[in-house]
Amino acid sequence: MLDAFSRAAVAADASGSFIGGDKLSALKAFVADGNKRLDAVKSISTSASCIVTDSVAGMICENTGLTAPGGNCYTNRRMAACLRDGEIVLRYVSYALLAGDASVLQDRCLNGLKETYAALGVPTGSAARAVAIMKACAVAHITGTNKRFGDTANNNLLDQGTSKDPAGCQSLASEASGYFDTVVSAIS
Ligand SMILES: CCC1=C(C)/C(=C/C2=NC(=C\c3[nH]c(/C=C4\NC(=O)[C@H](C)[C@H]4CC)c(C)c3CCC(=O)O)/C(CCC(=O)O)=C2C)NC1=O
Repeated sequence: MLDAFSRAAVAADASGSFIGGDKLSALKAFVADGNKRLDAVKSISTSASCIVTDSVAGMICENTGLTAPGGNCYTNRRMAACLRDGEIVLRYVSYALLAGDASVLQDRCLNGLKETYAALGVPTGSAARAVAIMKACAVAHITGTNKRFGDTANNNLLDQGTSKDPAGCQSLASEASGYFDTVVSAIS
């Protein structure tokens, strides 16, 4: 498992070079934006159960066969497993966002997941749809536009006044989006 710093060290070591130039500037930016990053992680984690349930509910509304006999969310046990998987994915995306690196997500969550889903008959198109809705929810929380989703919890970055920098929120939102995309490509 790597973070932005260990990733730079490993890359530099591979070429026997010192860390300088662009690499160092990128790490400087990582440090300078540290509080914003922590706020972005918090904006996801404080709304995690809302994000997960909304996404799985949305996925099922679009495909009600999932909860009918023969569907992969049929029976409470499978429904619970699906919600739990959503929570696992969101949790590992939040770790990746904290670390500024996808390796924790890749190594501990996505490694072998496609094969597990194939073995259990979990429909990956539906799983990918739930992940896509989680991505939209998470981006809305990070950028402070979640009121459009009727959320009045007021726990987004801009409303709290913790970040007056929409552009900074935008780059963290794009980074988070990339981690959700990584999940979708790993299971597709
Ligand atoms: C640490 C990382 C980690 C991951 C990622 C993980 C995933 C994971 N999901 C599983 C099952 C499952 N996953 C789902 C998920 C879904 N079904 C659907 O129709 C939807 C598309 C989707 C929810 C979005 C379901 C229904 C099962 C149970 C399948 C079964 O037993 O028939 C299983 C099999 C064992 C079990 O049932 O607990 C694993 C290992 N476990 C882990 O420890």
